[in-house]
Amino acid sequence: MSLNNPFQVNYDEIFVPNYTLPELFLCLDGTEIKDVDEWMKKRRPEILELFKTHMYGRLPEERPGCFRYEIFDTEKNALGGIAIRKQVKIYFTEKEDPSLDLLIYLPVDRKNPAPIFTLLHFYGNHTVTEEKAIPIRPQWDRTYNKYIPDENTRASHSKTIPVRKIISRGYGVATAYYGDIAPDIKDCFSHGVFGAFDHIFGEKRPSDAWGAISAWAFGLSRIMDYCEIDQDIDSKKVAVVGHSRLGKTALWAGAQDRRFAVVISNNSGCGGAALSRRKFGETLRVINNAFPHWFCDNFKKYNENEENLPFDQHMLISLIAPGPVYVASADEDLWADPKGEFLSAKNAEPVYNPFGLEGLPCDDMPDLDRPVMGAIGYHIRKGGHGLTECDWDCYMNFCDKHFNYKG
Ligand code: GTR
Repeated sequence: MSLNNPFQVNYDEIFVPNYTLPELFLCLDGTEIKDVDEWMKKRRPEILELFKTHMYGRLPEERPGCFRYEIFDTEKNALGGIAIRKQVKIYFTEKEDPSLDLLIYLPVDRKNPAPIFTLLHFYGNHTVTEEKAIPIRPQWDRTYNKYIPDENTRASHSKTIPVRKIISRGYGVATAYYGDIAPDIKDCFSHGVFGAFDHIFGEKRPSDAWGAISAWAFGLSRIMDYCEIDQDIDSKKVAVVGHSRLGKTALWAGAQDRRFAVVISNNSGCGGAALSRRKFGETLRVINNAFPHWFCDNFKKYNENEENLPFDQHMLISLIAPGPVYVASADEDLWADPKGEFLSAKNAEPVYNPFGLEGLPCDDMPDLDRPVMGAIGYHIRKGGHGLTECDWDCYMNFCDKHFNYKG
């Protein structure tokens, strides 16, 4: 096969290899899972372990560090009076560093604790809205690969999190900069939460030590810890969202931490929702070479060797069952393999059915901009890689449905 592009990446269905997905209900010891109880007690923990060992890596211990936080800003009249703003510093240890700044907006106009969307983002909290009270933190910047404090970038990424719209639908938002947890660089392992906890491993990082996606997912769980103590947030209605590499992170966070009531993956692609065995768009070789710090070292064994993975990404989604999960693609985002994302969502369905849930109520990929919503949701939007207002509309509709929420 000769591929006419610089990455030697396939964008043609004709070249997708024949593959067989590992079976959801067949345990490593050959026993077959027959009901929900066996799934939850035996197969689900087994699959979770496989993902830790071979892909995302495991934490140095079950729950490293402590949970400490400080609310450093509360504004009852934010965004022109429609929202309450809070800013909270969440510490990972007894020390000042590392810590993450959580930016929270909640609707003022509500009687009960608010359901919220929580997500990590790429550029610093000051880029989310125009509010001057959001400090520009000394931080690593992904665009320049160094720290550049810059007042000009205030509100520069407000489109990716349409806070006012979310508030008007009755939801809150809690968001943090992913670089506060660990910088997205190849030698991240002496920084952020890695710097704080990797000494627990001893001299050498094991081949299944956590990669950056696991570290960011760990940060999301600490945000969830905070949601559980904030009386203004309905901690039973927290939807975790993520775009692209942070979509991979949202899925991995939701697979491990069942407190997230809804899990949403936006254009997460390879290493997220897309099936690895299709080798369409970004492949394991390409992702492991470009981002060797995202996954554990063991994952590199599967470069050009996808068929020997003991799982595929439909099994990542199956770990979220019976919790609602939404996978979203964009038609021009071939790098992320939209069809592979759909097939992954669809192939997780057999785990939802025994819970009495309908899974993903369509047999084939739906038409453009025609979201399908069961316990599993899916849409393919027109356009390129990105988290857009159309995507957010679908996520809010999905949460309305599952939270039985009238807004
Ligand atoms: C790309 C990477 C993808 C995707 C994306 C992103 O360069 O190949 O896996 O995660 O970055 O995070 O924007």
